[in-house]
Amino acid sequence: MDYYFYQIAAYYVNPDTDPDTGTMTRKSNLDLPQEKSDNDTHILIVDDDATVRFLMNEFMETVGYRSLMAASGEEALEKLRNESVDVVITDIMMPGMDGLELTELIRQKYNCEIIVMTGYSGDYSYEEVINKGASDFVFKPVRFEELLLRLKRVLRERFLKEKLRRLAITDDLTKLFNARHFYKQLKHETDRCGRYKHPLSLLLLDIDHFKSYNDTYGHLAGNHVLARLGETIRKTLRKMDSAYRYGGEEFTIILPETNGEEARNAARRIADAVIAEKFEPKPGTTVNITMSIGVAEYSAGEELEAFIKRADMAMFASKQSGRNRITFYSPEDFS
Ligand code: GH3
Ligand code: MG
Ligand code: MG
Repeated sequence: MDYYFYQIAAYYVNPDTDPDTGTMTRKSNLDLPQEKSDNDTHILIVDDDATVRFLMNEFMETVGYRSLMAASGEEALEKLRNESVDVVITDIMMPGMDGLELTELIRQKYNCEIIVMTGYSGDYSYEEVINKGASDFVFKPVRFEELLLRLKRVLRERFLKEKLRRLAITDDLTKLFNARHFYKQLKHETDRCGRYKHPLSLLLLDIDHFKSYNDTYGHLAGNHVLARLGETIRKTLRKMDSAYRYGGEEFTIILPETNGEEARNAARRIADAVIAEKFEPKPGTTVNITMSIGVAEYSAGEELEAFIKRADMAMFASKQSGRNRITFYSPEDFS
């Protein structure tokens, strides 16, 4: 325990002081990750030893992270239910739920990283801890300098993982979600809908005469339209809605908790926002873009394909009746 006091005392004198030698370390060693600002990174410290807990907490706050504390695995889970946490640093030997059990439970339920602390004489091996899903492992008594380096590496990897995950579900041109993610989300929403009996609606939008825009002004000008419409759509949506690039110049929007009537209003809002955008594919030429939209409300128990098909047929009807239109099809229209 003396070791902890010694270390934290050194940091209290100056956070840039090496805890072992007392000499000044390079400032960059204590710099926080670029990706998330310091007061945006949340660390949860779990240890039954109050002294360790408070010293670790002080240290985390001193170097700039947001820090939370829990005295047991059970309390840690309670904290995780209510707070968003990036990294949990947990002791392994604790009365009640131990750190390994906690690691396993966190892995099943929460998206956060875990660093496990253990004594040299601990009963657990590195392999055991990592196999349970921990991102890293430190020995007690903890050297703060080492912990900080490990923490930064874990945060960096977390950021890169998240970036890769986002890239895999995002359409590069429009910055909307891609079609693969659409099917996954729609399945998720229809399942939810079945469970909670909440309404759910789907919009399918297709740009009118886009081939002729491309043919007249070129493919790059067409790409510019797609990118800007992606932004326009994103801005028009409510927080719980999600928009996808379904195909080349087709988009879908999932509207949870939304009935057909409200979905038609949402479609109207989007159509108005799209037509208000002025494109200038060449100097002096201003062009407005329109879309044909199909609207469908989910009917309990309906197959995913049938639901999408209904929105697609409604969109097609909008095309057939002259384009720049909104058509709503209820399940009754097909019974
Ligand atoms: P309609 O009103 O019936 O929808 O007519 P349309 O011309 O929009 O429909 P059509 O399906 O005949 O043509 C779609 C066009 O969309 C043709 C294709 O070149 C263009 N397109 C699809 N993906 C992209 C893309 O990524 N970039 C560009 N610039 N154009 C694309
Ligand atoms: Mg099309
Ligand atoms: Mg089209």
